[in-house]
Amino acid sequence: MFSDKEEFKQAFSQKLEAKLGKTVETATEVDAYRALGSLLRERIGKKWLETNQRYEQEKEKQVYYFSMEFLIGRLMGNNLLNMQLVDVVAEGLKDLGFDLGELEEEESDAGLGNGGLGRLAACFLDSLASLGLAGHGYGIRYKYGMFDQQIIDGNQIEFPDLWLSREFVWEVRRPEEAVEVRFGGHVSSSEDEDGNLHFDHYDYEQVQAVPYDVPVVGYNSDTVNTLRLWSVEANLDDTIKKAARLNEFGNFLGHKRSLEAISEFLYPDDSHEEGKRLRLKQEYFLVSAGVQSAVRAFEQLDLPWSAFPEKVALHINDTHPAMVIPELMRVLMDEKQLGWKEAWKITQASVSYTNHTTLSEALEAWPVDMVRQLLPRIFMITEEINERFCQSLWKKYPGEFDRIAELAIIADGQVKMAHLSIVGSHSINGVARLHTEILKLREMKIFYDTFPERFNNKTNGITHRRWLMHANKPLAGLITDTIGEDWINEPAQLTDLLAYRDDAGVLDGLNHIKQKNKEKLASWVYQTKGISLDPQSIFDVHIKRLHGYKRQLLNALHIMHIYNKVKMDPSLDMAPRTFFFGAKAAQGYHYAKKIIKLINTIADVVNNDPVVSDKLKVVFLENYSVSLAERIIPAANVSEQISTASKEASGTGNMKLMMNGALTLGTMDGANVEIHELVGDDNIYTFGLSSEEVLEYYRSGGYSSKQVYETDEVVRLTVDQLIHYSPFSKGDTEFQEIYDSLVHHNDEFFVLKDFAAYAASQQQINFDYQEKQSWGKKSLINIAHAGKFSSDRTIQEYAADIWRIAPVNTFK
Ligand code: 26W
Repeated sequence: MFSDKEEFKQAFSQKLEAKLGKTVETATEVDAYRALGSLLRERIGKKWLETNQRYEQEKEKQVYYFSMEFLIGRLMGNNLLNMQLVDVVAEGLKDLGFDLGELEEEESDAGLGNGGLGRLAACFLDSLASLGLAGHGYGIRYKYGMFDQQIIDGNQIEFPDLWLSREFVWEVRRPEEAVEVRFGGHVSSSEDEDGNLHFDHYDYEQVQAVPYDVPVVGYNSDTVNTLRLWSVEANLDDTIKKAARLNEFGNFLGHKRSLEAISEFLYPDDSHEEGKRLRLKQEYFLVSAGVQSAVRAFEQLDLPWSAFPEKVALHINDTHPAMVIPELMRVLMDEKQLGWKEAWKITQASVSYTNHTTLSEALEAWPVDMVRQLLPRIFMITEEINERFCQSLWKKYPGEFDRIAELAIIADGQVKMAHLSIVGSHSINGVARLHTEILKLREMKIFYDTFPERFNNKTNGITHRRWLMHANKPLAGLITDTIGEDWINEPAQLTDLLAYRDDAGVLDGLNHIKQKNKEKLASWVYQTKGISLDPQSIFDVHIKRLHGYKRQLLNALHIMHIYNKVKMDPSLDMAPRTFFFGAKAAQGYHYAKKIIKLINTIADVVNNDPVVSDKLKVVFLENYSVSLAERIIPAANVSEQISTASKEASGTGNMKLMMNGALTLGTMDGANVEIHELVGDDNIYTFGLSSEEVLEYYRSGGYSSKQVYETDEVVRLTVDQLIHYSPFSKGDTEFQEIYDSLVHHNDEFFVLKDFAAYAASQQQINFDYQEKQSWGKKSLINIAHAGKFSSDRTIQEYAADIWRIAPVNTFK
């Protein structure tokens, strides 16, 4: 790429001049960022082209990962890392008077996702390219990504995310690859002379789906895959003709705007299905554009349709793109003239589906009338799928009306997207072992009993390149110095670190790096928020979306409890602690927003009380995002993973924090169970109800939060502070709703029930942390076992078991 820094400097200066008409002397940091970005994008181009040519020549099977979300964050640092150019570029820039770190800060986060599901998609792309696998992302190029959160008077206020206002240097618009997507209209059928049915779709509205391709650079792999983000453009010709026909020129612009709303913004909710028409439009827009584009690529191979599943895998990231199933049927039947049976066989063999949640309020079900009106042909096909499926069930379970009604895709006036996804695919997976078991034995039991062979587990992972090598370079360096560099390509080899669990030199090195990372975070917090922190204190980190089941409230109540303890006994023996929170609440999720307000209120009280403030600090970091996570995670000592057992499908923040040497304080939920299994009791703090106990309580209704409130004095005193006159409530009714949820509405998420066990674990951490050497050992053991949670392992499992693809020969 660049053989040395001199070559880089020359190319960079030329780029500044040619692209921006600037010299090194006149360029601002933004200029330098843009020039560097487009220089790298161009240099990636050759390998990108070669990768695509290779895929075509070898007729390599292609995986298309359909996802409404790709939470990629910034790309500069990651691309430099994967191209192995970090040092050359950093040194070259330094000679020219620029700091690479500062240029990286100029990049906006591509926040095209809500949380776990979107970030997982981004980690998967990195692993696919790094492993030399032919896997690409299909998503939407939202004009506004995840909202920008500001905290004003302790409350979350949402601002639009203007990420495209600064050029997104990595993308390439490809109008020649655009496809048309149709909405609305009517469908008529007619029979030809051979008795075949044909469907004619008319009076529809048509938009252009224009792809913007982003290269996905593999680490040291010669493979550059594609993240294809679709953007809507009104078909001007069509729009004008329609306006002319209806004599509605006055509203031409309004109409154009309403069409263009489709790719305008990301729905900022990761747990409530809203049933909004625009969201359904977005989903079909992605699905139709993606399917047409994948089919077009397959046709270039000049193979019979029966070969489609051998050459194409269509993966759906949760049910949001489930209409891939009827859309592929539509294309194969209406456009390629295949019969139902053949089209169905191809569809089922090509599509696979991942479930990411068992929360019932998140399960998508679209009103029949809405689907019929907006997507008439897709609705017809879905009805037919349902019809045939129910008939087959009837043969299998004659007379079992109830079972068949429960399994049906269309029922009670709704189209159930999870049912469609299961029926139309050959593989269904959960995202951690416990989650998959819950799917099989509870949530999807009835489907599992019918199609046991389709269900499998793929425990999530994270890319160790971004989350360790990029975010925590000093730690990656220490690991390489200790065990050599093989772990980079084989992260499972991190277990070699176990041989150093008692090596004072390595443990000192590890503690030293953590300390430096904490100082760096503390100084950033001081500069940006003016709060001064003690880098010697335990950095206790709770970062994830704000949701009742994730129980930020449990953490907050516990902080109130420690505050009370210190106030009663200011000389209390405790390791000083800094609690960090980062969390966005869905815009309409009132309860979650109150919890944000509560955390900020606690922060205000604690940080400004001289009696406690050298022992306790609370920091709510606003606008939690990928780039903020990269700042916080390397500095964490304690990783809060305290969801109500059974509710967190997997979690991936738990893996990032573990890989950076934090110890998990967690319930036996999601992937915490697998972390516990690897590191053993001594190196994790588990507490609280098990998933079986929680599910049993839900079933039996046997839990009474009032009883806990009445019998546990600590709980009662703390909870009362929410509404009685206290430093936190100041006597107003701000937190009445939270109080009521705990005491009067039976505490849906078992916060009170788990409080005592949580406090005991926190107390244990308090003791253990003071033993620096043994804490370092626990930390090292966590890092050593984190290799299992590299998304490379996860992707290898998807590749082998679901997609049936293998790495292509590299061509160095
Ligand atoms: C329709 C509204 C909506 C949008 C997104 C409902 C549900 C979702 C996602 C399925 C929520 C999500 O992000 N789930 C998370 O997925 C992660 C990756 O698998 C898991 O690690 C988290 O445990 C899970 O909550």
